[in-house]
Amino acid sequence: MYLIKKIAWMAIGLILFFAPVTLSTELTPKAGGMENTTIHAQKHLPYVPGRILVKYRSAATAAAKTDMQTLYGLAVKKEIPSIGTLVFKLPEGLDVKTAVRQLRDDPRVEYAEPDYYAHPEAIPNDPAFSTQWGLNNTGQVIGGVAGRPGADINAPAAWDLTVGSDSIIIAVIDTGVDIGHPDLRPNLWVNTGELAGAASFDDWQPNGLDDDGNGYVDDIVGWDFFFNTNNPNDESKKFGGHGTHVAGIAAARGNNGAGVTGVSWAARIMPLAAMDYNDGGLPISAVAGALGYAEQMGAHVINMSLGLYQDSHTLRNAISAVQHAVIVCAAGNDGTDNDVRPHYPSGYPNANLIAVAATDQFDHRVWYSNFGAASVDVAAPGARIYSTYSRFVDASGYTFLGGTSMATPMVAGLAALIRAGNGTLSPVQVVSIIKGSVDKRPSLSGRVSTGGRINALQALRAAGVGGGGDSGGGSGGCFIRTLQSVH
Ligand SMILES: [Ca+2]
Ligand SMILES: [Ca+2]
Ligand SMILES: [Ca+2]
Repeated sequence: MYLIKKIAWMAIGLILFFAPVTLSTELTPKAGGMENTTIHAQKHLPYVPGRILVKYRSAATAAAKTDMQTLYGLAVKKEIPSIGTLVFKLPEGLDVKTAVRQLRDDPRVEYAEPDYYAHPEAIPNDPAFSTQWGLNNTGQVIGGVAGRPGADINAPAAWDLTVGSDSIIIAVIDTGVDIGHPDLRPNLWVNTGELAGAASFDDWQPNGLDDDGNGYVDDIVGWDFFFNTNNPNDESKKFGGHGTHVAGIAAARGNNGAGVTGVSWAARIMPLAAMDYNDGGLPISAVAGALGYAEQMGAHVINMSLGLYQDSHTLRNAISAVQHAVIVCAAGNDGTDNDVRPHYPSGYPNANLIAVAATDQFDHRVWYSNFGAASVDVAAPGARIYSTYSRFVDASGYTFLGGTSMATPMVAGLAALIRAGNGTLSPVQVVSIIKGSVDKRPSLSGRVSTGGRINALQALRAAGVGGGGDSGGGSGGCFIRTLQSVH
């Protein structure tokens, strides 16, 4: 589950186009990908070595904080401003467990904890035939299996009501996004407050200034919260690809004659990279920083196709600090009951958060999908899902993947459609509408709280989105519903 490996690339005629990978040269390179650490331990540590997360009690004075940092030899590595939590670098000879144990007993400290890794929730999948059955299941053969017609989210009918709007922002907290991908670039979020006179991102040059005063210098198209750079590209050959796949499921450009379409054709993708290139995991400190940025910069939906089994004050607080976005979380891929073995962030009880299990072409829960009658809300297609892929990893730019990671952006895309179609709804109302409009299925009964798989058409109707054609509320585009064949 940790590794997202590219599997055989079998289908003839699957190559939709080939484009050279071009890293926008204005963005800060992430070359090397190493932090200032000499630790090269085995892969998939439970937490980042050599650092801890600490929040002081509000009563702690500046002098008391300085004393404590001197006593333990702590150096501030960075701050997560949205929740007032500090990332400390530990001195040589002080290990994470010892530091946490000692600091938890310190009266100045509200909490101290390791910087746990979350992991992407995708698993490899065998491609054979290219088609997006999750959006429209006609019984087509995928991976040698003919599905059940109608076991899909009913997207084509939903697109009669709205195909989305470019005023809606979907933040993708993940490995990054291949921002130059032709099927994503048209929908890439651009921070207009950093344009500094440039007409568009194409003409933009960095000026070394934080033009919009949001605390991030030259954050023109998002941020990398692990490397602390303005380059959120999904460019790790070893661990990359996942975020680009997720972004495409939610919001690849629709009706552009290329590749695939997202559930939402026109929402803006805000890439927020959070992956440690040493490990392939996503440190909670980086994920929490990304959550704060998404909220600060007005994201309407946050996609979190990641998770871990460790509760964390930092992650819990960062989730709770998000008030304006729908947070969509993967339930996990161990085939286990999250009511028994809690999984995070999917298991947090926030009313603007929705936890997603994965179904297959037959509307059955996929064997590897976690479930939970209380702790998982809905299911969505998450097996043999075809989407955009990082060209840094595979030059073709598309692949199949499966996992609750893939089911999650189906729901994120739907949340974006709902928010495009009805701007008066709160995030909590959007979650409630998605949960209340599922197609109930026997295999999901007692497995997810709603007992069903999402239905985009029913959700849009329940949200009061009506009329034909584009009701995108600001998209200004005149989309037709014709889709490009991908095979
Ligand atoms: Ca800025
Ligand atoms: Ca700037
Ligand atoms: Ca497309």
